[in-house]
Amino acid sequence: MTANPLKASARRVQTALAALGFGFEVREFPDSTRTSAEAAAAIGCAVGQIAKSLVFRARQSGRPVLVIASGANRVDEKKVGRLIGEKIGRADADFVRDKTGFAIGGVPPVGHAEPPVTLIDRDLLDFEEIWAAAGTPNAVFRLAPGELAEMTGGRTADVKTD
Ligand code: 5CA
Repeated sequence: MTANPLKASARRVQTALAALGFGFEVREFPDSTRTSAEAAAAIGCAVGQIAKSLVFRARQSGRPVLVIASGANRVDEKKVGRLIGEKIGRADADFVRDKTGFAIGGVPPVGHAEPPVTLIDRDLLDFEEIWAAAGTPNAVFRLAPGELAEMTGGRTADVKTD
């Protein structure tokens, strides 16, 4: 049996993961994994196990800020601002595509065009395994939460709204 070839954007993520020394398998689903809820339904996991990659823009420097949050949580922009020492604002779709190289709905935690400042939601550590987007609105890969910090160099923190 031959596996279906991955779409180009998903293949880029698979290649980026391999270059970082990770053997995770990018998987494409027939159903949408565009949102955390859809991804959880397609995979058959809890929404909290979806590691969503949210991109913000640092107000002063303009640098991209990546918050990898549990799909069950909302990100508190004030907390993130305090953690990185700079206020942030929501990124628009063009900023996301420009800085990450991927479209909203498929933004992966690694393999971005411009390396972002990265924060990881500590609630993700409650799970044995989590799933992250892999370049397209149908592609994800499974990993252990501790591996997120390792692969991104990001700091794990409390980033959610109370
Ligand atoms: N593939 C899924 C599960 S990993 C995924 O990427 N989910 S996500 O939550 O990380 O990506 C969607 C996120 O993009 C939303 O949570 C939202 O924060 C953001 N988003 C959606 N639409 C827009 C938009 N128009 N402008 C900026 N951000 C948006």
